[in-house]
Amino acid sequence: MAIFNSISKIQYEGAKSRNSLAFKYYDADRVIMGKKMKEHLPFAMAWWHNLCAGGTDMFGRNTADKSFGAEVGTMEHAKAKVDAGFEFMQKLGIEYFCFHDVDIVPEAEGIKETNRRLDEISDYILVKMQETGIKCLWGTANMFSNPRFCNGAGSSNSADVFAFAAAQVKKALDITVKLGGKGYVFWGGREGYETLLNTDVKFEQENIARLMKMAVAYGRSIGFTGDFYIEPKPKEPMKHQYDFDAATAIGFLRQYGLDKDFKLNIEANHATLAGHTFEHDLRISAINGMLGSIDANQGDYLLGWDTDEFPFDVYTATMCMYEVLKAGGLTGGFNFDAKNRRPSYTVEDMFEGYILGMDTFALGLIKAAEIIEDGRIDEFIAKRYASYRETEMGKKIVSNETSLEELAAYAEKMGAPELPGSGKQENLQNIVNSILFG
Ligand code: XLS
Ligand code: CA
Ligand code: CA
Repeated sequence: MAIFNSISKIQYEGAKSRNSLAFKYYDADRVIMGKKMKEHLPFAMAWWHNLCAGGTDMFGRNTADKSFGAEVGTMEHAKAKVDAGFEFMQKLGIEYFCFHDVDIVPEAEGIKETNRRLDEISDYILVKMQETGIKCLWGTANMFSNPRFCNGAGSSNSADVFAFAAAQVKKALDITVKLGGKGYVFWGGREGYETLLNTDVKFEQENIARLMKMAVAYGRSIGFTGDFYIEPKPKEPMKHQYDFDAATAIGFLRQYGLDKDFKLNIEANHATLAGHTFEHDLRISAINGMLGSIDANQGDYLLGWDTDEFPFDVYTATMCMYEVLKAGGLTGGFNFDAKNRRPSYTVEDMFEGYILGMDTFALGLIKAAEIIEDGRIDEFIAKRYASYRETEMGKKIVSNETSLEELAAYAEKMGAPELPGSGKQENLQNIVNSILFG
């Protein structure tokens, strides 16, 4: 049964189109730098925002109706969400989805019944996947909403809560593998603390690593060949979150020997909450071989929290796609972990949010490719470090063939170096603007 009857398949109509239910830039088969747009941009629908969240905030209840004709909290509703989700993805040409365990079924009193429901719904999802060719990008377990996780999951002070979290991870991995998911995410929303007065930070971090190691061992034992991901976020809901940013998560993964099985899922809004640009966290991940997947959204610089907006900032999307192209693409994809603003509560708004996000990233891809093909930025960066390639002492430094003593003698002879050369930031920003708007 169709749910979005008023909406037909979203087509590419070009930048001049005034049709709000058409793509202006996302042209799935257009080839950019030798690859189709849809291959550069494996977009995914986030089950939780799109099919579950109705706009509730701290001050008010839902504005959007996400019942899809069924009674909320029942398995009929869970199935209606599957129907709605697949129709939605098909109409937008989105080929992947991401889910938490509790997004796809209502949680029961005990885990045994929740797991039975997960088996039932995943059978239903699997049939839809086979019918449509739509795939699973990643799965995860929600270990932050239920009150039992108020002190974290892997980092909980309670061994029973740890055990329950482990059971959820096990089942979420089963379902992810059953649905052929490419990745499995750990977002440690409550893996952190409020005050050191009640917290053993070292112990908590060791326990998180224990949970992750068990997940890797179990996942590999049931044939999961994809990547595990940590999704860094510095704060919210906790004051201090252990996976603060890409650099912190990479250090953690290396410390506990998890770096071969894990990569990072970088969310734009989380990077900016950590005081970085989105592209900074992408670069840090990429240079460490850990850029896995992206949660494509954006925050609001005037608000200090995680607003999960649909991305519309073309400049940032361009910088993101520049990083992704330079890194040779993603093994994961672009999950729209984004929601409509609360006053945007209609079905059209749901589609227009995704159209906005997909067009923004398509435009970012087009412009990033132009920056790379233009070559001036790359050329400038290469020139900026030329002294390490072109001078004797520079070559010795990078080949590790010198010492402090030799460098000190060299400096003494030199007296003082010239200034290092202009960084030409404004010049480079002009180049980017001329490519974006020229
Ligand atoms: C919340 C996170 C969450 C993860 C998945 O801020 O973005 O939605 O992506 O648990
Ligand atoms: Ca996210
Ligand atoms: Ca977020």
